[in-house]
Amino acid sequence: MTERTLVLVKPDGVKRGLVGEVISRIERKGLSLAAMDLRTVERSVAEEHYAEHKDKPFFGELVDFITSGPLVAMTVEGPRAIAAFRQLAGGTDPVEKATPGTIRGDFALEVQFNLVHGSDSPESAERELKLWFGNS
Ligand code: IDP
Repeated sequence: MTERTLVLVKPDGVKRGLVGEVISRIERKGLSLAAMDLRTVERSVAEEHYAEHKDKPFFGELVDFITSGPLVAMTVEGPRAIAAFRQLAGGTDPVEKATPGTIRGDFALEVQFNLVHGSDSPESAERELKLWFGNS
């Protein structure tokens, strides 16, 4: 069953020149891009995107970071695209959870600067794709 998921290369990934690396891994896995856009987001979009974390102590820092510079937003599609991209990304903590061979495991050190976002469920993907790309 083909799914769509929202992938972000966050501002740290863009600054470090890792956009091509992330796209390459997505494509080599067999997933494909259905939409892609370089943009700097408003705080309101970032706050809505991360609404589930609004009561966490790091929420302000997270919104500051995600709005700090351009990011790349993509609609990625393919069979089990949601889980497949989460596998490519690796766990949230790039040292404790992400294993070598994953994007975070290979290129990141700190949880705040873990390079990529991928929707974590079909419900999140639908909500996030609507927020970032309208009705794609
Ligand atoms: P995920 O991105 O792997 O789905 P979530 O738990 O949804 O992880 O957290 C969203 C984002 O919030 C993470 O990717 C990370 O950038 C940031 N984050 C998570 N925990 C912390 C923390 O303890 N301090 C700072 N930022 C955090």
